[in-house]
Parts: sequence; C-alpha cells; structure tokens
Amino acid sequence: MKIKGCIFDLDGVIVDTAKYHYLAWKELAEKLGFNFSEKDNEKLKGVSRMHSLDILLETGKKDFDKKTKLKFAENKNKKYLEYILKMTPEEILPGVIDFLEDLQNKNIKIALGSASKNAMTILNRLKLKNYFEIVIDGTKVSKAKPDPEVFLKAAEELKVKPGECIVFEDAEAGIEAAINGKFKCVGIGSPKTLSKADYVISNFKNITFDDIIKQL
Ligand code: B16
Ligand code: MG
Repeated sequence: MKIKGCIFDLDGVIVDTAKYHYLAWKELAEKLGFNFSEKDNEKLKGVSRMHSLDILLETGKKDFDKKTKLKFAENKNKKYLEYILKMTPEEILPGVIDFLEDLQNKNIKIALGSASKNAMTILNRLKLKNYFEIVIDGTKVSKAKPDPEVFLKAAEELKVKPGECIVFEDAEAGIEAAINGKFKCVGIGSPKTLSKADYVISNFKNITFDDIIKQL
C-alpha cells in the first residue's frame, strides 16, 4: 500500500527531552528522600505525566493522596519547563530536519503524535511547528500509549488510513500503540528493545523516505 503520511513521536524521535524530564523527576525524588537513577528513568519514556509519577513513587516505595500527587506533578512540570524554555534548534536530533524536508518534497503528510502536554511549547522553541500539519499531543487524548488513540486521531486529521501511515517511535509503549492501531512502525533506537517495530534505525542521519519504504 502507498504511504501517504508520517506521524512522529516527539521525545526520543525529534528531540531528547528525556534528559530534562529526568532532571526534574530526580529533583522530586531527592526531595522525597530517595535516589532516582537514569536507568529508572528509562521506564518513564513515552509514559504520561501522572503515570510517570506513579512509577517514580513506586521506585521510592512511597504513596501519597491524589491532591498531593497533583501538586508534585505540577511542581515537576514547572521545573521541566525551566529547562524546555532554554532549548534551542541545535538540540533537534541528527537528520530530523533533512528527513522532514524530504517528506515535504514528496508530498507526504506530516503529523506529531506525542504524550506530552508541552509538545507545542517544544515545537515552537525548536522552530519546527511549520513542518507539522497536525499536532496531537497530551492535551488532546484521554488514553495513554499503548492505546492507539493519539496516532488514530493524527491519521484521521491527516485524512489518511492507518495502513497508509508510518509511525516513528522510540518507546516500547509507542511501538505497541502503533501496532494496536494497525500502522506501519519504525523504531528509533536499539533493535533489541524495539524488536516489535517493522524496522529500526538508530537515528535519521543520512536516512531518506525511500530508504525506509524499501524496508517495510
Ligand atoms: P509532559 P513523547 C512523553 O513524550 C515522554 O517520553 C514522557 O517521558 C513524558 O512523561 C510524557 O511525554 C508526558 O510529558 O509531562 O510534558 O506532558 O515520547 O510521547 O513525545
Ligand atoms: Mg518518545
């Protein structure tokens, strides 16, 4: 089937915001008296903000009522935004802009499908907003990945069928979401962890749309 659209996850695909999420979560963990390692942080990739907090609290064997948890998440986000607002377009991951331009030249529709409620702020900081015809982010979905809602909404708004779309994802939950929605799926990262994807690349450096198509 002909591919007519591409849907990109944000963190880990377009830019590495995981390092800023990590710094902000780590600060909360330290305030609560436990250590949160970079390895622990891997479990938060692609996961929604409140679910990330639950995983973090589980790591530290802590439990709090809902109101306190909302306050923690709000404070973490304030800290995260401080980092995000200092980001520059130099932080866009290698090859991403060339790949987006290749898609534009080939009239392939482009959407963002991210769990982040800060996706618009990040796209604007990176001066990338104009590449994306459609942006579906954490403010527009009610079900988190591996539910396919975020990608299904993106495909619907792009007016393409899931089978005509490639999802680019770095997180296992995101790959599962793409599979659940019956999309073609390309993993960004290690073939070991992303073995369920149709094809895996380490990044977009020197990769063209035709290179991807040949592998699907
Ligand atoms: P926010 P993605 C995800 O982005 C991150 O990978 C994940 O670590 C984060 O918890 C989630 O966004 C929510 O982010 O707190 O900004 O709403 O990979 O789906 O682009
Ligand atoms: Mg991601």
